Amino acid sequence: MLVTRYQYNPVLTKDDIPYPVSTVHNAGVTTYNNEYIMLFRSHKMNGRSILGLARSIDGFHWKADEQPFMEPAKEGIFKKYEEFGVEDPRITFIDGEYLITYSAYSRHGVRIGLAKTKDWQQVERFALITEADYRNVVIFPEKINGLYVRLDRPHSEIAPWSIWISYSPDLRYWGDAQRIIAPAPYHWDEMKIGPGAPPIKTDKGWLNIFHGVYPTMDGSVYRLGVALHDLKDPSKIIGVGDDWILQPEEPYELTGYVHNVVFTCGAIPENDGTIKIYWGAADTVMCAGTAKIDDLVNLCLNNSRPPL
Ligand code: BMA
Repeated sequence: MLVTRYQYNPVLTKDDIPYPVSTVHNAGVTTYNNEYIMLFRSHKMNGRSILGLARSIDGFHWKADEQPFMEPAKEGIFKKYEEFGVEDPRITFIDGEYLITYSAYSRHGVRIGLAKTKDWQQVERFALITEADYRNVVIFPEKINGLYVRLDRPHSEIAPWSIWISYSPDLRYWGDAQRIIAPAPYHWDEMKIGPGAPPIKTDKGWLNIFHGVYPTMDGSVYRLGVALHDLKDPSKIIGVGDDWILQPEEPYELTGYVHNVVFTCGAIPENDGTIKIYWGAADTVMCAGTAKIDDLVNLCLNNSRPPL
């Protein structure tokens, strides 16, 4: 097994949150000073999502802050595009600040907001960095060839929903987009794929943990897979693991608000060659697990399917 579940999963549920929410899921994660930080999505009782913060010393035992961290904006351009909620945050630490990319839902569709924080107290919205019909934006933790780099997943009625790459000099204006990984027909990810955790640097390439969706007679199944991107040119795919690395198997993954879902927005590399990986289970609770980075890299190198 490539991912070992933490034995006391789930690690965070609605019962741990000091304000009323009906779910805790799809959290971005990072570290700050001596703490792990988890920025989780919660449905409020009106069905719309907000982002809450939890902190941990060991990455497994979490305590939520008293108040939500981000709710739909009350003013400016962000108010217009967040009125239906904020969802599925990813966190990247770069140039001394934390970048938070999140889905902003409104009557105009779903687009991606970029907010920044330095201290996990104050947060400042920076820009809306896509037009409508984009989700799952992850930003690389380093500039490459002088540019910020991101992966994302536009919606498409024409091509299967795929992973794209694009670049920016300033985090605001993005371009030179290319489609780099597509769903594979009659495969566990055949319906759609999307970036999950912000890419992790390894000596063999950038490790991209993504989600893939398979349609069944009983609804969609969300699983996780891995791809490896060239360190100097991440639009080049070294390999895409043919097998999934995690699928819904435990009761809290098989049943819940949306059954058969494991969905990641973040993983944290540790000094011992492992990662801690976090996933929302059944859109209801947060789970944690560990994996060896070499095992995930080797899957991409030794058992790869074509990226496109
Ligand atoms: C996707 C997103 C995720 C969610 C998943 C499973 O389309 O909405 O936020 O976890 O579906 O419901």
